[in-house]
Amino acid sequence: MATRLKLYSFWRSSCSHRVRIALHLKGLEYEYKPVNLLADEQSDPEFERLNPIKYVPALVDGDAVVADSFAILLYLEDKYPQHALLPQDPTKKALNIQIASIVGSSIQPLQNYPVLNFIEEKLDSQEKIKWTQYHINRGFTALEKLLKGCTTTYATGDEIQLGDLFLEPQIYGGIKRFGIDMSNYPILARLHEAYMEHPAFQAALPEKQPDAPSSPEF
Ligand SMILES: N[C@@H](CCC(=O)N[C@@H](CS)C(=O)NCC(=O)O)C(=O)O
Repeated sequence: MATRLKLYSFWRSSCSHRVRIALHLKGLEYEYKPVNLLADEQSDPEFERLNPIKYVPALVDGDAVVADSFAILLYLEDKYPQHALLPQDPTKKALNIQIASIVGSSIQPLQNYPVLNFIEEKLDSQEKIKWTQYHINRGFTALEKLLKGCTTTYATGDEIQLGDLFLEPQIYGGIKRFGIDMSNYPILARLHEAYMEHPAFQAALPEKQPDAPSSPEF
C-alpha cells in the first residue's frame, strides 16, 4: 500500500527538519519527496501548487495539503495525537509557542536564502556571515534567558514538546552551518546533547536524508 503521507523537504532545511522530527516522534511513516533548493526546485509549478510562497516543507496527507512547518506541526498534532507536542498547562503551552516563535519568526527568516543572497549581492560574504551570526546569537541569548534554571531533560519538561522541535534544528544549523559557539549558551548546549541521543532526532538529521550529499557541506 502506498504511504499516505508525503513530505516535501530539503535535507539542510531547518524548517523541514522540525517536521521530520515530529513525524518520527509520532511514529508516522512517510514518503520523502526531495526539493532541491539549490536548484530552485521550489519554484517548479508543481511544487508551487503545494505551497504558493515556494518554501519547504509541505506535507500531503491523502487529499490534504498543508504547508509551513508550524501549520504542519499543528495539523499533525490534531490528526495524529500520539506523542502530544503541546502540554495542557496554559503557561507551559505558551512557553512552547514562544520558543517556536522566537526561532520561527525572529531567527530562521533572517538566515533564509533570499535574505542571505541579497546581503551577499549588495555587500559581501563577510557581511552575510556577520549578519547571520548576529541574529542567531541575539535569538540564542533570548532563548538562554527564557530557559534560565531549566533542569528538565528537554526544554519544557521531561517529554519532547513543540519548543524542542524548533530548538534543535536551529541549534544544529547554527553549529554546522553558521559556526555558532555554543559555549555561550550552556542550557541550549545541554539540550542539544540530549536531542542527539534521541532516536527521532537522530533519524531526522540533515545528513541522514536521502537527498543529502555523501559528504554534506552545511
Ligand atoms: N515559515 C516557513 C518558512 C519556510 C522556509 O523559510 N523554508 C526555507 C528552508 S528552511 C526555504 O524553503 N527556502 C527556500 C528559499 O529560500 O528560496 C516554515 O516554517 O515552513
